Amino acid sequence: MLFVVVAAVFLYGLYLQFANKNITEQTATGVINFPYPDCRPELAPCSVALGDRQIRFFLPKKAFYLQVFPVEISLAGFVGSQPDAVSVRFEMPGMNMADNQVQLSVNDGRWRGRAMLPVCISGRSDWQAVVDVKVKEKTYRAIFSFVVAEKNG
Ligand SMILES: [Cu+2]
Repeated sequence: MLFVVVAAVFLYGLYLQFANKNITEQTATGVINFPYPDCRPELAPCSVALGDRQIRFFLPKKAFYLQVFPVEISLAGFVGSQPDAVSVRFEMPGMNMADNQVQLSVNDGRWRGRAMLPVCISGRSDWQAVVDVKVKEKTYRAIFSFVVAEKNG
C-alpha cells in the first residue's frame, strides 16, 4: 500500500514537471511583452526597449476621430531576426470597441500604415495602440497609451 502511495506521489510530481514545461514552452513561442512605456506618443515619438530590441512609435501631433492619419513604427535590435509582419491594433482599456487593426508595410526599415479611429459613444478619448512585431513564431508586443485631444480637425 505504501508503495502505491509513493508511486502515485512520484507520478504526480512527474506530471507537474511535464505541465510546467508545457507552460514554459508556450510562453517561449507566444507573446513577449515589452515593458509599459511612460511616454505620450501623441506628443513626441515614443520608444520602449526590451534587452537590445527597441520599438519606436510615431503618431501625428494630432490624431483626430474619423480622419485617416499615418502611423509609423521603427525597430532596432531585431538584427538577425527580421520581422515578418508589424501591426497596430487600437483599443480602449476595459471597453469593447470595434476591431481596428492596421497592417503596416515596410520601406527603408520603417513600417508605415494609415489608421482611423471611431468616435467613442461614451465620450472617452483614451486609446491604446497595441503594436505586434511578428518574428517567426514569436510576437513582440508593446502597448502605447495616447489621448485624442479633439474631435474635429
Ligand atoms: Cu470607447
